[in-house]
Amino acid sequence: MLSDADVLSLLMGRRPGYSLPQAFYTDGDIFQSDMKNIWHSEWIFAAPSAELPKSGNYITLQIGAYSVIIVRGADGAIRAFHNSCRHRGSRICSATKGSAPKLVCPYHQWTYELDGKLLFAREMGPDFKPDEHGLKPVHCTNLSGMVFICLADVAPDTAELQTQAARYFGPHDLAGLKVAHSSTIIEKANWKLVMENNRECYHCSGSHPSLCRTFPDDPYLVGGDDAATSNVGKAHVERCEKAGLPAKFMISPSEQWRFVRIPFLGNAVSYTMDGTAAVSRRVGSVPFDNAGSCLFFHFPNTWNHFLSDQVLTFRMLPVGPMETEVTTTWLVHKDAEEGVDYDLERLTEVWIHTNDEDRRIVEENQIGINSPAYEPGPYSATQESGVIQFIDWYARALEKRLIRRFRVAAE
Ligand code: 3BY
Ligand code: FES
Ligand code: FE
Repeated sequence: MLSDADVLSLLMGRRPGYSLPQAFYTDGDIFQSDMKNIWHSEWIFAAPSAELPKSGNYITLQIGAYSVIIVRGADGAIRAFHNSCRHRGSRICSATKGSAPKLVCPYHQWTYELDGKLLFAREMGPDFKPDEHGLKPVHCTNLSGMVFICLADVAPDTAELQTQAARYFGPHDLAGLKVAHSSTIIEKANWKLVMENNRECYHCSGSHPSLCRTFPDDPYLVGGDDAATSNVGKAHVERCEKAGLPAKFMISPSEQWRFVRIPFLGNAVSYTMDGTAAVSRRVGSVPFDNAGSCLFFHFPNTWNHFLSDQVLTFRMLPVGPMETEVTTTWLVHKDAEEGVDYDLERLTEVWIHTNDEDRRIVEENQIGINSPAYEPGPYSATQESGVIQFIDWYARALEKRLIRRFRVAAE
């Protein structure tokens, strides 16, 4: 059994610029430490708000031992609650999504309002106080159409993130779009391998024939500053900014989140096999088709693509030390009609292929790391700067929380 001190000493012993020691990708105790110090402490992307267009629409998700329900209330607000009944604890909603006028526990039918208030509990006696038995709330914030939750007692501040999300997402009208499709896959790999793989395109030319038709794998397109950005990248940002479309590279001081708008290859405007638009209606107020893709990541669990004709959100959730769930959601203009304005297969095929290719890559990565012969290897500073950045963020976040725990324990 690894203690917090063991995890911290393993973390301090890592070699910066190298992949992590084996235990970080395989060990059950480190997985539990990740759950506690990262997943139950940070803001976690749950769903696009368009998944819950009407009052009573809900989704549930599992983050480690916590089951959470997210529901749109009669007042239109989206709230999150622990999915555990205040009677004897039963899970209230077992489906991953649904719609209900009230939240009714299936065990003894305690009935809750969509805002968590307990409305009805049969024969509980005269002393029973319904208002002391409402559903326990979970921090929930709607980032201009992306719903995040946080399981910590005190959630990290999101003021700057809110401001920037409003700027970058605004022209895409994320909150007003509709879900055209969503897919959930299981990848048999540690969650950090899934994120590491996403943060580089070193693997793209060897693995993503469909994506590479439109997505440029040039690492200099996304430079942190002008000197590190290619002329093509700079020209695209300038053109978009001039048209009022926020595009400049912007990263938070802790490097937990970043926005940047990058161009597609050649004349491509979307992630389709031939590069033409997948949807005939543009989203929001995007001024032209070839706006490229606005990329937004937020550690630990989401990366996203905002295009002129669609928005793609990606949500990753850890299932076990070597198992991760990835949900992709395709959003289009709310009036776009399937079969008329878009063909579902054309809309989704590139990323369905790409996700499956990435699944295979990270599963092979996991199997190789499981070998006693594995030793941490060097990241390419050019090609894998995004991976270094993710791993450094992870190490800082974990270290900060482990040290805080020691302080609290010592007091
Ligand atoms: O989905 C993404 O954002 C990343 C960027 C590079 C590789 N992968 C396609
Ligand atoms: Fe929910 Fe009894 S456990 S009503
Ligand atoms: Fe990939």
